[in-house]
Amino acid sequence: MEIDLSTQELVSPKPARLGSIRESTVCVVGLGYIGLPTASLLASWGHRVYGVDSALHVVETINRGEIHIVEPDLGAIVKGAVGSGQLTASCTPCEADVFLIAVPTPSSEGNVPDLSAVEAAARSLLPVLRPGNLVILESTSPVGTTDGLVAKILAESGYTPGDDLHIAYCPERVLPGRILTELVENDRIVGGITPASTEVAVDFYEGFIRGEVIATDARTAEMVKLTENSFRDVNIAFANELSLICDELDVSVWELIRLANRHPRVDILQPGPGVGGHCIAVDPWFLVHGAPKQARLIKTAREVNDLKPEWVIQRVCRHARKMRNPVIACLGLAFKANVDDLRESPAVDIVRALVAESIGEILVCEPNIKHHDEFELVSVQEALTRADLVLVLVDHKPFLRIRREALQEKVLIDTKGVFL
Ligand code: SAJ
Repeated sequence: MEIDLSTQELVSPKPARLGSIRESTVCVVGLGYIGLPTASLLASWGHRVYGVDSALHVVETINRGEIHIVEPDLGAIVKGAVGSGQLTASCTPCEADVFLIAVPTPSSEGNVPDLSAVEAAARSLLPVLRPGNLVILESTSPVGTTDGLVAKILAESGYTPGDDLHIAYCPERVLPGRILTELVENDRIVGGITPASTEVAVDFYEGFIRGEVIATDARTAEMVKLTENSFRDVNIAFANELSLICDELDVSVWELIRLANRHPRVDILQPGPGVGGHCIAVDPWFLVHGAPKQARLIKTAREVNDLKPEWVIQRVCRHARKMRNPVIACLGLAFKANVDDLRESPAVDIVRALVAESIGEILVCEPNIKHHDEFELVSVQEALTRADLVLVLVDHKPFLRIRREALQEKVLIDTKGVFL
């Protein structure tokens, strides 16, 4: 990890009301993949940090100096922050100078944004707010949430948003697996509900990140986040659609993309079994929901990516039905390469569907986890020795080391282009 917290310098003057940024107390609401790394980083940097989470087991784990999520280097930084007394966790917020909301914003039935956690977090601040407080929303949110929901709720405190209270939106942009590095190194977009709120929030972030902090308004900042993830989703959908076209026209999609990418202005992403994780497969719906008539391409891209797992399932079934009692080895369950995160993973959906189809014996290999409640896991070696059909679902490092000879005389369905 490249973070040298001890040598970091403050880069701008402090807002009068907050006092020294180094001395300000921070209350982080939501101690998940974004909140906990941010809270522990701020604590290591010298802030007194109060972490808040509604789940008691999360609070208890953190107060023991341990972590409930998997992320490189996070365990050490949390242990240090709790050990030094700079970070403590509880189930309810307390008074602080800065409040940072980092709670989940999933999609509910019909791909409608579910903002109940943001609403509850904002409400939980009402008893502890003081004039001069800075409240920042980091959760990925539909355009208008900071002003239309958060500021509205905080106004119930009797303090005036934008005057007594500074309120801003600043999207998180970190990549799982690189969170601590990217929290410090990435540029940040900060948009307040008023220019004064923006200024105070920019100053706060400039106190602990190395990337550039760029000021805008709250609506634009909200849309920047949705745009980034929609951009990636649309580009993956293009690659996934190419994989279907190539299958129809008998062309290797991997060679096609490699060659097309030799053009100086073409940079196609990689197809796969579908798009997983909590972000790329969810956030574009927030734009579609906000402007349904206009967001046609973004909606279609979502549909293209969502249909890819079904296409993979049909392909496997077609081959398996031609075989007698086939053994099918599924390589990978995680939502992407070299992580142990199985949440919203297309690979899990595919394996589950194949089991339900009863087309043969299904072997599951996921080297990044030891145990799975639903599927018995086998080693790479066992999967390859026993399989008649090998289905590659994730391009984990151990799979890249498999020799081609080990696949001879087996049917190979390689959704990630590992064996080109
Ligand atoms: N995927 C492909 N083909 C590709 C790239 C990715 O099929 O060429 C798939 C992956 O296998 C995975 C899904 O897309 O199933 C998403 O993976 P990812 O690595 O693209 O993104 P996430 O979900 O891990 O993180 C994204 C990042 N956003 C962008 O790169 C624009 C990250 O910076 C955000 O902070 C994060 O979403 C978030 O929290 O919103």
